Amino acid sequence: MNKKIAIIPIVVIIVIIGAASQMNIEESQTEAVEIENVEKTEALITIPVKAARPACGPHPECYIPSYYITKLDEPVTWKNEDSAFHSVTSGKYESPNELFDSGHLDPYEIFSYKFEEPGMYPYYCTLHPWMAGQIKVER
Ligand SMILES: [Cu+2]
Repeated sequence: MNKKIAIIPIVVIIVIIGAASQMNIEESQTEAVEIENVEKTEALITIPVKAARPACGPHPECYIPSYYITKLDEPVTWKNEDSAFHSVTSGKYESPNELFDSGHLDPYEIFSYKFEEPGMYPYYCTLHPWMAGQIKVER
């Protein structure tokens, strides 16, 4: 009798430990999935707050980062985090080209473009001549 009474609590403890460790595994799997989703939707290049001011207000760059290296067939994504309109337009302010143009991006709007040839691609904002960036596309 005494042996049976002693065994039952041990079995109960083992079952509880087993259930707790399974819960931990499930929690960590859920976290990993959430992190992947964030990375997929996150913009690679941001237009910072107050980019509409000359020299982009407090920021050293008007597109962060203003120089970005990507690979062929990997889309580049920009996000306007400012409260003003901006654009992501290929070429330079004095000499635009027709490769891509986001049009006026609303606050928090995203624009993506997939480059199909390796090379250097300057771009700028049609509304603010001081805003300029460059994409290097590698194979
Ligand atoms: Cu702008």
